Amino acid sequence: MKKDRNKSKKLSRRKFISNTSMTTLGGLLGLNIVFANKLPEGVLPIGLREGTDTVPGKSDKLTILNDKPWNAETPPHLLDPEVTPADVFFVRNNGIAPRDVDINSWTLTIEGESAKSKKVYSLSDLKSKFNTYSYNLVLECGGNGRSEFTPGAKGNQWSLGAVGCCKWTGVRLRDVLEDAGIKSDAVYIGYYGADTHLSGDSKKVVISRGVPIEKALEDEALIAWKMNDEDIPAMNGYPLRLVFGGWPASTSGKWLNRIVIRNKVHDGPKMKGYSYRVPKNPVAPGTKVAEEDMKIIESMPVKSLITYPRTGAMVKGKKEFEVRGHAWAGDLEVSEVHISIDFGASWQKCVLSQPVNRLAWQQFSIQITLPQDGYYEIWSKATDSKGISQPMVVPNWNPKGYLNNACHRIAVKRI
Ligand SMILES: Nc1nc2c(c(=O)[nH]1)N[C@H]1C(S)=C(S)[C@@H](COP(=O)(O)O)O[C@H]1N2
Ligand SMILES: [Mo]
Repeated sequence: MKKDRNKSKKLSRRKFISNTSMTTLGGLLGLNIVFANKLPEGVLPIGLREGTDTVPGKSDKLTILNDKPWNAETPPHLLDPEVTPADVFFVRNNGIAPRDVDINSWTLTIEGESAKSKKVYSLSDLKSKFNTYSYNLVLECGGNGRSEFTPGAKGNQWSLGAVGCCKWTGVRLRDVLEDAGIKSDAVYIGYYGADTHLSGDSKKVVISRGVPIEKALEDEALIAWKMNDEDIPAMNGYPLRLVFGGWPASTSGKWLNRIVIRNKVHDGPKMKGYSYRVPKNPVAPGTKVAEEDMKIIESMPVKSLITYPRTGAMVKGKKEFEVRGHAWAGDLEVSEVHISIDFGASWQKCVLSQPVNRLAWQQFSIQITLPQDGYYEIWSKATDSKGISQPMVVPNWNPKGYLNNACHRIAVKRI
């Protein structure tokens, strides 16, 4: 239904444009189209196609997948810096972000059947009562790479850019949970946020996921209010969010206002059924899998991304040039990254940096030359500390298209 609605919106926009004079179009662009009378009929200025929609508060260079709710990913070359700039960090909203956030009245409640007490904290309570920590943490949507699965899965057709690694600052979730008191039967935490359901029904929860108590208690699990030393952008969870590096980013609750400590696996919306779950055992593409044969995604698989050069780059002659990017491996470290310029027939080992902290992505680089003029692909393949490597082709098909960690491929032409 939603798709159709979007389609009809686009169609009507196109029709509107065809019925509008070029002078008016120039008005939309904010510029006079000098040779408007030479533009063949039916051809639209590309200036109107691109950059007309921008996610509020974000760069217009993001690739928009949906505007209700906002979902946008980062083109890989914009992920080149070691710390992802906040304005290009991807946006994955399941509902409508809260508006007019009042930070003075914002509270975070800790409760639940395995909490010893119910506690309510203002933002200034959090900032003054607990120590503050900063970590660079990789957040990747569980559905990143979904667009490559066949048969395809419904949902946002993420390609490569639903991932980023920012510097997050806040308090340790552990310190806050311990302040409320954790009963010995605690096994899970769940989050709630202030976004509203697409239906507009204020009683409906958009998404409420969580993590096992062990993940919640680790040093790097943060309740954050800063991203790259600034307020978190509105679409990424301002004024407060959870950040769990290395796990599906769906566990990192945005616009955070409540955490429950559970004595069972949290059962909020998008914890059950097929959401953020994959078959316990690999299945053939297209297989119908029973719900009880699905398991919750935990640590994300090893993966790499070439951020320089950008795909489609042209290289002059035998000149040496740098190939570089990032690699990450969920809860694990990356131990090696290799690249191939011959479709995986042979591999060259890259220089690989140590992570600045646990759960941060690592930088790889290598100087290469291409043997003769023509078309090449550069493939990157990371290996984690347990010796598991990225597959060269799309791995383990699953009903909702999660966890595609195939090698990254870029096209390069030597001229
Ligand atoms: N409250 C709330 N938290 C949320 C979501 C949401 O829709 N609402 N989306 C989740 C999903 S599926 C992902 S991948 C990440 C995306 O974080 P980002 O938008 O900052 O990139 O937020 C998670 N936290
Ligand atoms: Mo996600």
